[in-house]
Amino acid sequence: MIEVYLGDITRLHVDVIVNAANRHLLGGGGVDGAIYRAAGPRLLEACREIGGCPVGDVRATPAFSIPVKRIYHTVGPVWRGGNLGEPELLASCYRQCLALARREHARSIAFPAISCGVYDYPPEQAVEIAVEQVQQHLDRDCQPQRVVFCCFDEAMAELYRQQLEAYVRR
Ligand code: AR6
Repeated sequence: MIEVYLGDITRLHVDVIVNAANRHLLGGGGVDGAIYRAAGPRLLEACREIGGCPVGDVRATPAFSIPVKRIYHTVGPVWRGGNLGEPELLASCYRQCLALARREHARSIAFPAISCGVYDYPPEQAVEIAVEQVQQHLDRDCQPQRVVFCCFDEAMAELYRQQLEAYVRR
């Protein structure tokens, strides 16, 4: 089951929320900042111990003061025109998160629009990749059963809805 949710990812009732982090895993703005604020200072300590994460990969921490089980910190690519492996790296973020969710027996996971803020990825292209990766995962695997695309504005939510419809019609 795939859902589109409009609002703050830290308010969702799911097993896992995904953070659009940077390679240092030491916090930042956007969704990363919101997650650090909501989780409390122990999140920074946990991330410091991990020591960073390559682009396209994921690292997991507890969620501390956020009432979900886990936070998956994934690092999306910075958009530099699209010929530097950005699509493959963004797809990898979704694949790695979904594979980890499966290994950890998570039933539900919520993704923000990875790379679509500060990292400047064109939203239409990013949403196409996000929907394709999630659909492909759900076509062959039933865990996690519930995937939420969490959007911070209505325009982004509409892009997800359109892309989900387009995928179903293919
Ligand atoms: N809940 C859900 N979505 C949100 C929230 C929120 N609370 N806040 C923002 N968004 P961005 P990136 C949306 O910039 O492009 C950070 O500084 C936002 O509207 O958070 O991957 C990191 O430390 C946008 O659609 O992530 C990195 O340095 C989407 O989340 C860098 O930014 C992603 O925007 C990562 O940049």
